[in-house]
Amino acid sequence: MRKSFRAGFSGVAAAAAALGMAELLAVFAGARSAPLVAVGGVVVDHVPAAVKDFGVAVFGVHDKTALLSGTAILLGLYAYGLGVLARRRWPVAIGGIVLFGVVGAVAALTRPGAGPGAVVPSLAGAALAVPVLRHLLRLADETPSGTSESRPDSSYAVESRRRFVRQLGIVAAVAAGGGLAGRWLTARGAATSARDELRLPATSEPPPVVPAGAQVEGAVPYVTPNSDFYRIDTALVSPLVDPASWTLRIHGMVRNPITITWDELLKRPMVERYVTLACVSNEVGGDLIGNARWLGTPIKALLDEADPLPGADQAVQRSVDGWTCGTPTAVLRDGRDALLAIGMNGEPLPVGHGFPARMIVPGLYGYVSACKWITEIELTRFADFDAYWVPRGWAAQAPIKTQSRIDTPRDGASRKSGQVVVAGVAWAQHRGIAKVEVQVDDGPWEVSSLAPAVSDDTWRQWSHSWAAEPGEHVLRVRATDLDGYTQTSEPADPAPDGATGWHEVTVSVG
Ligand SMILES: Nc1nc2c(c(=O)[nH]1)N[C@H]1C(S)=C(S)[C@@H](COP(=O)(O)O)O[C@H]1N2
Ligand SMILES: [Mo]
Repeated sequence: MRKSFRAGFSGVAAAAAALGMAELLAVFAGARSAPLVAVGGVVVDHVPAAVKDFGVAVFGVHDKTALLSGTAILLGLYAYGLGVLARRRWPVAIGGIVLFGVVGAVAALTRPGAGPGAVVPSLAGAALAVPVLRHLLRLADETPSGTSESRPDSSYAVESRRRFVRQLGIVAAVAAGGGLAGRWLTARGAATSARDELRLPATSEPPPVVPAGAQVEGAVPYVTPNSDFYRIDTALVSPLVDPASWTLRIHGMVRNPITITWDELLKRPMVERYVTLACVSNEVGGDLIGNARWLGTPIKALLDEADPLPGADQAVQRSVDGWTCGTPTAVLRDGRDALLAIGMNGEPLPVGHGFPARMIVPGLYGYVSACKWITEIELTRFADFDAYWVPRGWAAQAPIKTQSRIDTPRDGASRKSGQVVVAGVAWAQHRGIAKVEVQVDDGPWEVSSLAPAVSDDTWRQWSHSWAAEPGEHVLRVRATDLDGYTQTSEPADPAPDGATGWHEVTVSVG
């Protein structure tokens, strides 16, 4: 390795250390005060519209990433040059580092909402770059060069070269670690503060009303509070999406690809609907199901604007973390309340439930319809693309199966003899529940009383008064939907398309 080479890389490593430090400090000083983001922001605000359109056309939704990477590459070249210069003219290098700090600090000051603290990340980063560069240059200089300048093969040369490379690696790794940690913390801050500040848009119609009597004693709450709503996803940590940079792109087999921003989404017509969401992994009697009031814009209108081509039978929804689910295009356009949702029970979507936007499709299991952190809908064919769970053994199409559950008494509970309340929920989303029956031991099926529900897209509660006699008893439940289908007694596992069988509990009556 030539000496100027090493000096150049020392410059790059020092710049990386500066950026890593700045990203960490930006967690406190504000996301827009990190030098790359600040300088990138100034560029975005000042480039001519034509250049911006070119960037969007070439890089699509990744135009911001492209801009940041471009800025980072330019900075890398600058740092390399400074490193090389610094070997012979240290004061020039200092000047170059100061220039870096000042440009970053000034850019940060011009950002919306910036206070005096916005200069800290760039200046502190620059201050750190000085000793880091000095240290690496000294090491580089002590290292004999691999060219004719000295004996390249001496063990001293090999050892000191290794030491230099090791230290370079350590600086780069610490810088990258600090930078990524800073980025992650800042993103969390941006997403949570945007969520806190978000005021949900109004709907054009009055909100749906939960009829009196929808709630039955002994059953779970008819509306599931957000804090109790089951959560299922493949994300190790929930993606943190700042609505300011969120977009939804509808593309693929469409005549008119569209991309909407968060502000555009908020201006679209909004409706509120109660929809009961269920997970295909829910066992018979399980609790991976919940009912919430979702605020969102009907996806049908957006799809109509995009104008899917004939044959595009699958709408693939894609999350910011790459997860996908495939929904029949026809289902999204058949007039049911399929929503691009932003609100849950009167609040912005909780981060774990898809903030800022997700899909909710009445009648389909979540894994084929309810993409959280959604950013893309690609129209394609079922024959051409398998969404996330399909190669893992789950069905490509999965309407929710008619099911029912006993919430009280719990399995293994005891009761005094006499009149005992048996109650629970039943669901057949988008078809509706017609009848729920209860069986004690192997006696006759008795029709329970059905509570009213908001719509056929939600679960329905039921209640039955049982004249309990002393002894051990098995209680069973089964539902019949409005298509006339009665739940099969045949037990089936959740895979590949939803469990079947009757829920039963054993109760001892004394
Ligand atoms: N991005 C993303 N969206 C997702 C999933 C996921 O893993 N990633 N899981 C799906 C599954 S399997 C279900 S059942 C529902 C659950 O939604 P919830 O966590 O809000 O209850 O989200 C769906 N949306
Ligand atoms: Mo699921």
